[in-house]
Amino acid sequence: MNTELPRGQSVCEDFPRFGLIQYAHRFPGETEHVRLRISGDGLDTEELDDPLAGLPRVAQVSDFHCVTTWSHRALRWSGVRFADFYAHSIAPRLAPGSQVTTVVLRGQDGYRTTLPLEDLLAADVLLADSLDGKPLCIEHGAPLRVVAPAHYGYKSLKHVSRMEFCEGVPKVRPAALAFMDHSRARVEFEERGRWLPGWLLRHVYRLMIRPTAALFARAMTRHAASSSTRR
Ligand SMILES: Nc1nc2c(c(=O)[nH]1)N[C@H]1C(S)=C(S)[C@@H](COP(=O)(O)O)O[C@H]1N2
Ligand SMILES: [Mo]
Repeated sequence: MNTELPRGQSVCEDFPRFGLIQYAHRFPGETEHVRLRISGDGLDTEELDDPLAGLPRVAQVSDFHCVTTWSHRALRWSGVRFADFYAHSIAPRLAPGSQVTTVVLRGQDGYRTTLPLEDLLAADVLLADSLDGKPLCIEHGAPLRVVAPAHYGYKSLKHVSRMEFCEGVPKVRPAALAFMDHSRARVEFEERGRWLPGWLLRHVYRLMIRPTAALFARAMTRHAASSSTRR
């Protein structure tokens, strides 16, 4: 595997549970069974039960790049290619003539992001339900997450529960502050955020790694303790 990391990134040996601090204490209600609500322009709203069933499975090894500059190398995911899911489950349901350009992804924890459909159709974008040969754990997105290695981690949405297929660019309130939310967030072009250059954001974001990872770990410990006493 290529040993060079993208600009501004450094190797992180851990793969921390991570995200925007306001989501640290939010957890999915359902971690085993996948249910996905689809809706959009030219698409009836529908609840798909076990949406990966019957689709070709793929395994993939890819690096994960968080916008705050940590990268974890060679993660072993498996699941279904987004492109296969789209071709099988979305395209045939669309009204004739619909021109989907943007997909809104929403997680059970209320987190949300958007990506151009074209980016999601790339061959390395997965709907992953497994990491390291095991079912996806809560830390990393159970029961289903997006894995989009060419984009910063904030586009790899965990605990996916809803997808909206839109014509044009929908008005979605960003989960983060607006300046942090790039419409594509491609790692190769260091599209860390909107308006401000990537190299500038790097320095600010780097300071957030330790406290954020610590907060997410503490929240996970507390959640695990409270769910085991409830059982
Ligand atoms: N649902 C949801 N997805 C999310 C986030 C989140 O807080 N909630 N955080 C994003 C960010 S900023 C990163 S870096 C990755 C972290 O993935 P990990 O927790 O598996 O390391 O998840 C992304 N997807
Ligand atoms: Mo991130």
